[in-house]
Amino acid sequence: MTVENTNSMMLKACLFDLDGVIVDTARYHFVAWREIAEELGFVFTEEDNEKLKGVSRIRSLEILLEIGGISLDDESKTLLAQKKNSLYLQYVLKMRPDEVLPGAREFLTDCRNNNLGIGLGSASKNATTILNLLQITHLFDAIIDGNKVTKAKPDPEVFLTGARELGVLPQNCVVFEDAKAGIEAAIAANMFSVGIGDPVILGKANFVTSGLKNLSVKTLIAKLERQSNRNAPA
Ligand code: B16
Ligand code: MG
Repeated sequence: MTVENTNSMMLKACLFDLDGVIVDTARYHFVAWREIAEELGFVFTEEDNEKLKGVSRIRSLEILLEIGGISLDDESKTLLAQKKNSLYLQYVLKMRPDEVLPGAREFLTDCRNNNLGIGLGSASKNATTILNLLQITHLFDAIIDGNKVTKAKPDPEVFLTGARELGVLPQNCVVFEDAKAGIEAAIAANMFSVGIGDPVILGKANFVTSGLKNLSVKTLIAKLERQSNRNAPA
């Protein structure tokens, strides 16, 4: 079964970003990067950390170094990125299933009950470890993470690969994202998008909500339908 909402869209699959949509790992990334900054001799703030959301590990390090005004060779960068990941994993490996963000497990189950394809589209190379610790791996039909793709969001590669693995067309997919670059990636992939977070930052999404707890497949379809009707020619 597929879920049809309007003549213009037949929903067949949902693609989920991980950090900020399914789980809040940003705080663990923050404390790990803060330790690296301390070691390099500068202060890294929570506001600085906002710039790293949805960004790959190595690009995150480059942004951190720009903030600290530090320039390093590639070998040192690789070693520091490895060190940050070891620090990050110390927190991640303690994660428990109740750290799934409110409503995420229920929404994934609702997608399953409606026979929608379910994919993960994350920049993280630790995605499978995190899904296993949260005990939600079985809810995904396809897992596309930082180990599988080479181009970072806003490039659409991660979501296009997800649609291909799920066997659906991009125009039949909805992406759930908390980062501006992720919404841009969804648009570049010709997919619908739901922003999770700040409407000012995620304004390009089809609609924005504070979290998956506010959504069911039924309300998602209704919202997309209302939007399609608004956009229809008079
Ligand atoms: P890792 P997402 C992203 O996850 C994080 O938002 C970002 O802060 C992190 O640098 C990136 O994953 C890479 O993570 O170091 O675990 O490979 O939002 O794309 O799910
Ligand atoms: Mg994210």
